[in-house]
Formats: sequence, C-alpha cells, structure tokens
Amino acid sequence: MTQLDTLAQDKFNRDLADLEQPEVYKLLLDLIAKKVDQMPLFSGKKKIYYFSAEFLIGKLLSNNLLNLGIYDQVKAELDQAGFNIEEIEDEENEPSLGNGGLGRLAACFIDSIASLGLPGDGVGLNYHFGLFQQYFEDNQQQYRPDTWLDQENFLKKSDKHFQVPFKDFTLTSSLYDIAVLGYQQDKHNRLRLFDLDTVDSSIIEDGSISFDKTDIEKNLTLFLYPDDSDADGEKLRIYQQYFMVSNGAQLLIQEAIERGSNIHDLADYAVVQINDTHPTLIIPELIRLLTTDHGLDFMEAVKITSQMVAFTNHTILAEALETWPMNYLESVSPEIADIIRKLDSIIKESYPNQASVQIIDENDTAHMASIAIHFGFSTNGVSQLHTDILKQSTLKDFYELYPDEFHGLTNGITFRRWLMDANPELSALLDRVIGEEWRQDSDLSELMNYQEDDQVLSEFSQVKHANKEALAHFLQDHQGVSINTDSIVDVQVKRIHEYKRQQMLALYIIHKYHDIKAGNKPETPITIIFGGKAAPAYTIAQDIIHLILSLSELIANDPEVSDYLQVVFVENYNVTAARYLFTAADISEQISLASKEASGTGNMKFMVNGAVTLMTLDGANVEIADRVGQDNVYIFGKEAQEIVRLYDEEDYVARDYYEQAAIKPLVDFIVSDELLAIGNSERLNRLHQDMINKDYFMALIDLEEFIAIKEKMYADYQDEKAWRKKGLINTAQAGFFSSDRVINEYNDQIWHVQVDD
Ligand code: GFP
Repeated sequence: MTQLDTLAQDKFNRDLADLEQPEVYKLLLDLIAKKVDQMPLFSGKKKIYYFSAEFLIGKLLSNNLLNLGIYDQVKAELDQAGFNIEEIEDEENEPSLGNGGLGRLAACFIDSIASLGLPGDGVGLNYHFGLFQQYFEDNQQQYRPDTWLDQENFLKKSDKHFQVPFKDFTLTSSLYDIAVLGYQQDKHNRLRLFDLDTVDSSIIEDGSISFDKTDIEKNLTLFLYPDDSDADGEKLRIYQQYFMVSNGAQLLIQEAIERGSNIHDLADYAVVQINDTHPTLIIPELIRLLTTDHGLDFMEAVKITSQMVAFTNHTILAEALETWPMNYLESVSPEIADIIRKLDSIIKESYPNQASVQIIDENDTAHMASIAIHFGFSTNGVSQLHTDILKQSTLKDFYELYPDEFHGLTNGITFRRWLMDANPELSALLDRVIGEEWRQDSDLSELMNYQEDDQVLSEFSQVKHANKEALAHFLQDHQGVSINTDSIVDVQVKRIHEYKRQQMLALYIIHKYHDIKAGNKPETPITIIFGGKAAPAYTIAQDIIHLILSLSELIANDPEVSDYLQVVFVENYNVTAARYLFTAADISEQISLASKEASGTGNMKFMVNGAVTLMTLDGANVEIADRVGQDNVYIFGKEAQEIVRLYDEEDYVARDYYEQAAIKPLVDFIVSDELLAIGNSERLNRLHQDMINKDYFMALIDLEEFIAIKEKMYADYQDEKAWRKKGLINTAQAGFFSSDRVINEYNDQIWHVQVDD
C-alpha cells in the first residue's frame, strides 16, 4: 500500500480514489506534517535570524513535496487515483505575507538557508489579510482583504507567548510557525510569525480595507503595510515593527540561553539580518532587554547588539528610507525612544559636524538606516551597481566612516521554486541534456555546449510553447482572458512604481497601436502582459494601471489591431501567477530608470527560464548582461551615472522631451477622445499632466530608444533558431543567480554560522 493510501485508510477509512479534492489536499498536508514531525531542527551554537516585514513564500504544497524528495512519487500516486496535483494545489490559498521583491527575496533566502543546512529562521508577522487582494472594476484597481487564512494551511500555532510592553498597555503575543524544508535535507528550520489573539477583523469597514487605525489590540496584524498617509497610520506601522522585533528579540535571547549563552556572549549565539529598515527597532529593543531584563550596563548592551545586527539596504529612494518622528516613537514606547536618543548622543559626540550621518535630525525625526548602519556590524547592497551607488552617493558619508563594513551581495533566487517547481518541463529537458547535478549545485553552464544543437533548441522551443499553453489556461481560468499561444509573450511583472516605468511600456503600446493602424502589421502577433499592485496611497501608480487597462480595452475592441496586439493586466499578481508568466515569457521587461532598481530578482526568474531581457543597465541587469554577453540581451537607455548627475543637478525637464515630435502624440494620446471615452478623465488627465510637468522618474528620457529597441527585438524574434539560442544561453548562464550562492556569501562574509551536517 502506498503512503497516501495508508493515510487515506487511517484518516477516512476510504481508498484514495473515493476522496474529494479538498480531502486529498488535507491528506497531503497530513503527510507533510508527519514527515516534518520526524525531522529535527537544524542546530548549532550560532543561529541566523532573518527579520523581515514580508515573506512572500507562495503556495507550499508542491514545493514542500519537492524539497522532501517525494514529489514525483506522490504525483504518480495521485495520477493513478485520478487526481491532478495542480488542481489539488488550487485548494491551497497562497499565503499573503508579502508584497514585492523584498518579500520574495526573504522567501528565497530562508529556502536556501535550510537547503544549505544552516540553522536559521525567518522572523516576521502573521498578517491576517496580507497587503490586499487586487481586482479591477471600471479599469481601475480595487481592494479587498485577502482572506488567505480561511483555508487549512501550513501554519501551526506554537505554545510560545511573549509580553510586549507599549506605552499605554502590554500585549501578549502568540507565535505561529511554518516549517521551512531544505532541498533533500533531513532537518528543518522555521518561519516564525508573531500574532495577537485579540485581532478582530470585524473592525474592517465592509467591502474595503479601511479600519480604525487606533485600535491596536484589534488591528495590529490585520494588514501588511497599512495605509500610512496620516499620523495614526504611521504610528500603526511603528506598533507593528516594534511588536515584530520585540517578540523576535525575546525569542532569540531565550533560544540562545537554552543553547548555553551567558548573555555576555550572545553575539556568539545569534546573528540578526534585518531586511531593509522595517526591523531596525530590534537594535534599541535588544539594548532594552539586555539592560532591563538581563542586567547588563548600557555600553555593554550597545556593544553586544552592534556585534549581532547586520543590515541589508534595498533602495536608494529617499521615500523608502524610513524616518519616524520622535514623538511618534515616544507615544508607542518611551523606553525605545529614550534609547534612540542615547544612541543619537553617542553619534553626535563622535561626529559633531556631520549632519548626514546623524540619527535624529533637526526636525526631531529618527533615521532608521542611520541606526542600523552605526549600531550594526554590516551594511550590504543587493547588486554590484547598487552597492557602488550606496558607497559613492546615497551612503557615502557612512561608507567613509565604516569602509570595511560595506558588502555587495548580488541577489539570487531559489531554483527549487523558480525552475524545478515552476518549470518541470524545462527541468526534465535539462536533466536529459546536462544531467541532474544542477539540482544540487545550480550550475547550468554545461548547456552552453548545446547552443548550436538543433535538436536541443527545438526542444527548448517546444517547452516554451507548452508553457504558453499553460499560461493561456491560467489566464482563462483566472480572469476569463484568452491569449494567442503563437504570439510573442512580452512581460513586465513587479510592483507598480514610476521608477520601474510601466508607464514607458504603456507609451510604447500607444506607439504600436498607431503603427498597426497605419498598416504596419507585426509578422508575429504580440501579447504584452503586466502584473503588479499599486500601493493604496500611491495615486499616480493607480493612474498608470488605469491607463494600461484602458488601452487594453481599446485594443481588444479594435478589429484592425486586436489580431496583432493584445494587452493583458493579470489581476492580483502573486507567486502563483508568477510561475506561469516567468516560464512562458519570450521577453523580460527590466526597464527601470538606471540607478533606481537596486537589483531586481524577476529579471533572474525570467532568465533562468530562457526569456531574453530587454534592459536598462540597472541593478543586477548589469551582471546578467556581463554573463550572457551583449548579443543575448537588449540594452537601451541612459546609464546610472548620468541619471545620478541629472538628479544632483536638477537637470531634467520633462517638457523638453515631451515637445519632441516623436513623443508628444504618444503622451497626448493619454487624453485623446478615444481613451477618454473608455477611461476616467480625472485619472488620465492627472497622469498626462504629471508626465509633461514632472515625470520624476524620467519615462520620457529613454522613450525613443526604447521604441527602437523593442522593434528590433520583435524583428529578431522572426529568426526562431537564433532567438531560442539567446534564450538557451540565458538559462545556461543563470547559475550565478542562485540564492544558494548568495547565502553562502552572506555566511562567509557576514554571519559565520556552522553548517549542521
Ligand atoms: C526591492 C528592490 C529590488 C530588489 C528587491 C530585493 O524590491 O530592486 O531586487 O528589493 O532586494 F527594489 P521591491 O520590493 O521593490 O520589489
């Protein structure tokens, strides 16, 4: 009797084949839980704690089966009983614990930490409704709470609780754990998510994501990144952050003591990586706990903490480098505010004349990155270009103080999720062509020997086509859209932000629409697909979504154009949808304004799945181009140095570009009669004005080059063999972008934790 049959007998006293799909899903949850129960935790003297506001982990069922090494066997058993594993995965809700690249990076990292046999947990919050669930109505983004917890899942409530003291009340936390299984490991780590039992979803106003922001006991873990456009919203963010880090700090101290720490040597037992500035308050919190609960004197507590905390910076955008007014911090936790003031005095004494490195500025506002850099032992950027910009510009004055503490660690992705699980067809092809070793070491370079092999190239094409079919099914089921699977699939998926320049691709679509109407029909039809959410308080980003959806409708209803060009916006883009998009894409749009995208990781997911990148020389794109060579990527646009200079010298005038003959009609089409007949005039007019008068992220500066290179790409696609060769070379060179490589670098350069084997 097979393992699933045995479980079916135990649990339901029935054969597998008699069960309904949800029962089979529960059976698989049980099977995985039983396996996890038999696996000890990774252990060792020193342990990694990866603190992050987000963990965009995606569905876990098939990933866990894969990491347990039983995916194929379970799939075969299910097939035999008449079930399709992908349909069973529909029973699982995707955990809504993240937003964008930052959160997905954290998910890839905890997968790699476990797969490399390192003791290390993720620490975060258990958001009941995530960011929000996106849907479209009247071509506009709408919001509803993401009720992901309604379904049975991999979250397990532990019996751990901690007391978190706020100014006016103390809250008791509950800890939930999700097992993090490494690839073919017999031990495991955990994702530790803190929550409050008193959280109450009934305070959410019907049909919205609004609620009373002051009712902390009821709202604390309802949403990720609750609206912070007012003071109560900002304070709620501080409450959340302090709750996360206080719990995490208490947990790590407790665990270190259990492993033998005498507190004075705590830094030998734990290293804390903070993912962006959101967990920075762990620094004053560790100092508080070490002094008040464990009796250390202040300076010793500061020293120990400074040996334990390492900071990753993910952005140079000023808006994303968090600052909090001291009076808000005081209203949440006077003790923490007091410690921050003490840390600030240390810095003011040491560097009296350097305003740029202070913790508290002249407006009595605390700069989180300053705390993290001064009182951590490591600061890292997430690509080489980004690290250079940090050193030479954004954090220059800090770099001069601590040159040895800066690291450049180019991001990576886990191949378990983004190749093995996402693209089983390509994985099987790789196994046949280069053997299975890549599943362990992520080295795909052997594939370079097959770049002229007609048979392999043709199989590569077949895999891509099969993935386009899978994407077509997904879009049909998901939102009733059908796409042409013989078209060029051209994809931009990521958070909606002006610096990522979805608006520039929208302007290209306007160009192409007119070009087709003028009789220039593309040889192969084109499907341009977008996905991503706009933050609820970010109006222009919502206007960009609106423009794209309006264009999509206009084109779909124009028979002169619709056979040649289709524009799709995937509703509620998430890890589940991502899988179909990365594997089906021919073209990967990585078109951020140079200098602004710290790394990008979507670029790597497309690359490993054989898409060709259309890129500016930004973030990790630069390193992708270095690896695959200029013939296998398409590069356009101004370079980072020039853009940094334009910002420094305030030397960009959008209107000068707008007035150019090739650009003006494209921008003005946003407020044409055709589009206004479909769209919302306020949104379209606001976006139009913004592009002409502001265009802060310079969509217009690279537009002409962008149009030219897109035309070249579509033309080059006609030579199918040459195109697939480019794709194959991209896959072959992707090994460097494995998150296993990155985690080894973090461990060698920063953490120094022993592998548990
Ligand atoms: C941010 C940065 C990206 C970077 C990721 C992970 O992602 O360039 O790749 O963090 O380091 F912007 P988003 O949250 O913006 O997607």
